[in-house]
Amino acid sequence: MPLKALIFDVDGTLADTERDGHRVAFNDAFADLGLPWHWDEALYGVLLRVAGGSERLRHYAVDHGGAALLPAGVDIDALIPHIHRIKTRHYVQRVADGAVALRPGVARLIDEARQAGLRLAVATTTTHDNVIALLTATLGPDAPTWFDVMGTAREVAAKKPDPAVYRYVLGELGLSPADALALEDSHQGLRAAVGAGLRCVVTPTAYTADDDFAGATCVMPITGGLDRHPDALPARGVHLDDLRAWAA
Ligand code: XBP
Ligand code: MG
Repeated sequence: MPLKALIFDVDGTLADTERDGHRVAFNDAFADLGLPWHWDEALYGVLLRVAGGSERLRHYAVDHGGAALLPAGVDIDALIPHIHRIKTRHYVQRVADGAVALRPGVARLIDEARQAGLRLAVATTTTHDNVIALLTATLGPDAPTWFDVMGTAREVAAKKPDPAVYRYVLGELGLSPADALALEDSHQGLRAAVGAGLRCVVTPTAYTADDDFAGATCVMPITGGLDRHPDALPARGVHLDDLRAWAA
């Protein structure tokens, strides 16, 4: 069956957004609110096992002692959405200011897919505004229109590894899983894609390098991302033909 669509995860896959984007934006929001919270790079790597910013905040508050650091009587249920709104503002601003670049090979692969008439979609747990900010800052103001469907936290409440966002995207595209290929960076993302019946190419980041990628169609080397084909010598990038071959 010919490949008809590529479905991209955003955080970690299109760009390495977590360490210098989301993490810093969370810390900026904590500072704005005078909270005694700070997420260093190592702690953030642990917290990343929970997808979704609001879910991650709750996980930190409840399971990592965050709530115990707050003054007595603070309403966590009200605080989390408040922090998250401020964090989103910081994140969007950081991305607009150029704090995050696309990973190697991403822009080229998107261009190849568009030239070949493949459909593009996004399947992410992140906030819709974050996706628009990233695409616009890195690929230009028209880039969001290149994607036929965007499944984000606005469209789907259940976060990865729940396959709901991939099911939503496939439904909106009007395609079956065999028509498309997912690109992901993490164990949770891979589980979500595979759970929806998709084949999935994984391009890990430093944060996800040790994840379990059993069930992936192909796993890229960390350094070089989509600019390093895992089997090709001499080294070359991953091209649309490679994705077609892996999807076949
Ligand atoms: C990405 C995430 C996101 C971001 C934060 O997961 O977990 O939650 O870290 O974004 P994936 P929000 O790449 O698997 O979709 O704060 O907007 O939720
Ligand atoms: Mg990801």
